[in-house]
Amino acid sequence: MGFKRLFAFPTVSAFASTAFAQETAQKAEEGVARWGVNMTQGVTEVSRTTYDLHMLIFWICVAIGIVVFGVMFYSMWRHRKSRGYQAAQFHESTLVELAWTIVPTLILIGMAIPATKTLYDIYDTKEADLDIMITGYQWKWKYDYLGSDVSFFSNLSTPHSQISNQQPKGDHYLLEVDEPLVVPVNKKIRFLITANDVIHAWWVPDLAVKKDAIPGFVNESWTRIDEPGIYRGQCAELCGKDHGFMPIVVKAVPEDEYHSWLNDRAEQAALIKELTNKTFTFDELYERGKKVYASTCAACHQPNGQGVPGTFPAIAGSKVATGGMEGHMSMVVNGSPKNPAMQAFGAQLNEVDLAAVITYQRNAFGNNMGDTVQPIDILNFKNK
Ligand code: HEC
Ligand SMILES: [Cu+2]
Repeated sequence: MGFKRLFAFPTVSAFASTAFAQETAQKAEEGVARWGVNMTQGVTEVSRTTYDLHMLIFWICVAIGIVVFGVMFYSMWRHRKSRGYQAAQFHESTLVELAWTIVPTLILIGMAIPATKTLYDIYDTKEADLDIMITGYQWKWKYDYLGSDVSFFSNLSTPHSQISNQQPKGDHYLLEVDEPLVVPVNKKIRFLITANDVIHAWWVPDLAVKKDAIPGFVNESWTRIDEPGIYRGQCAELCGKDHGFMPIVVKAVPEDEYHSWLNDRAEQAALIKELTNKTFTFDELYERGKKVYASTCAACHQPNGQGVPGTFPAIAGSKVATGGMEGHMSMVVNGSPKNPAMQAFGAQLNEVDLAAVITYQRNAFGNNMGDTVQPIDILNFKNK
């Protein structure tokens, strides 16, 4: 789309990756308050077109505002009562009525043409090189690379100590994840966006992609990123208690790097399948389970296993975690029959991670059960 970059405003966005924004962010660190007034220009053709459209409409509105308010204030001042002015009478003036119908119509058409072109671009998901399924969960994102075995969850990685102010906040506070969405540059990527529990929205300002993730629906969007880089976003739909804790990180890399990453991930997936048949030691399970617990369970059951009284039960001394193995497996694999907040993790975690986190819960926080459960037991339990 050809219309020019119109009187670009300086862009100050928490997410923008331009040199200007970085400089501004630096100033913010030096103590100048960070303030954002405009959209980011982003890093894709669509994001720049959207930005241009936004600026075009903005300046049209500014011009209309100046003319309308200018005439209004001038008339009020010039024809004020103290100067003895009588109101002019021009009822049923065909000329005036034609003018105030035709001029706004032309303005609206002038706005509708570029807006329609832009919308057409945004919705044109045809002929993608790559399809990625994005699923919103409370409170994380799942990415499936369609046509491959690669599929993973992307969890917030900001340490709890920063959130609770026990440590200074990092540079990407609440905008960092354990596993970013890795995509190749200069390829058309189609996103198929849905949700597993409640409505979420996948929003990455630099890509100008913001799409609702609705259970039972699959929405489409797309992007083609020009430059390698890391682009950050957030869930943009109030989706519950940890809505602000499910960020999005997109890592755009050159194509060959993308392919070697995808191969690595496919090998990892194959390895997990193999590991399911392995017998792990107590320590192996405990250490792995500790990590799984921190990334997947601690948001509700708390890092110290004490839960949130009245809302999320404690794991320390829990009847389930210190009771029979069958009941514990059922709670974690199938979720709670009473409370949907305790989800069925059987579909979200692999057998190795499930065995690890269950072993961990039975032996952490003073639970000391001394027993383990193996991945193969989980698999058998699932298949029962
Ligand atoms: C979104 C919040 C949430 C997350 C995340 C969560 N749980 Fe739960 N969990 C709950 C709730 C709520 C209950 C209470 C369920 C009930 O009353 O039946 C519960 C109960 C449990 C119990 C039984 C405790 C008891 O004594 O009643 C176990 C064991 C458990 N969860 C394990 C896990 C594991 C393992 C993970 C991580 C893989 C996890 N939970 C993640 C919310 C959560
Ligand atoms: Cu959400």
